[in-house]
Amino acid sequence: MNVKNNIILAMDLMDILEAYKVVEEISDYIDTIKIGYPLTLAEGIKSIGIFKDNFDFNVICDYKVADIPETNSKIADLTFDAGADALITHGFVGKDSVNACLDVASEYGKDIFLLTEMSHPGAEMFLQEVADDIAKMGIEMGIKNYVAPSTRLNRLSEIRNIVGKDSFIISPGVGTQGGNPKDTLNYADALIIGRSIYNSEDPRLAVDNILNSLK
Ligand code: OMP
Repeated sequence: MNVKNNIILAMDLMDILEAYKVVEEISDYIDTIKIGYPLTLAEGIKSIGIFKDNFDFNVICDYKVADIPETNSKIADLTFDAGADALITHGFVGKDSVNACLDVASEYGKDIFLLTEMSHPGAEMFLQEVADDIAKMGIEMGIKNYVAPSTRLNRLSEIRNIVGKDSFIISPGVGTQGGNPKDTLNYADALIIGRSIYNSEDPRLAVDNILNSLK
């Protein structure tokens, strides 16, 4: 996936009109948006189509899919049928569950992103221990796209080592959670950024500042 300016907007506002307004202001800076449960549960799965039809964005659906294979297939089918370009899938549930998402994605000619270690402090409790194995499983399964944290650069770098330079890593935790954009791009291909942009009084200036900090 090509991501303009290496920035993916995490749109977690829960009102589609507010979300639309923010996106409109920065639509020449970005071409990829990530939506998750906040916007989808508030406004419906039609939110995907709104960003595809009006802005022609890549839409990554962050549903952190983590169920048995049969249920994962249903979630993936509904998501891709609604127009998503990619779906974020948890890895800790194991190969069969991830495979279910991968199979549906390939039927649609679309992608999944495999979530390895998460960015929040609680990820150190359970997930960190298995994150390298999740990344290794992804490589064995032929998965090309990964999510790994900008809040722990040593872990991001380790996950990059495991998945190799040809994999595509997107990294959340930049800005509000403490991650630094420039340092993160030493290991990741694109940054996932939410609140530092959409909660800013001037989202355009916020993106400008981030872009300047990358120079
Ligand atoms: P901000 O912290 O507001 O920039 O948003 C980060 C976005 O990335 C939110 O949509 C989170 O749900 C998401 N995210 C994480 O913050 N940490 C992770 O480990 C994984 C994700 C994700 O899968 O996108």
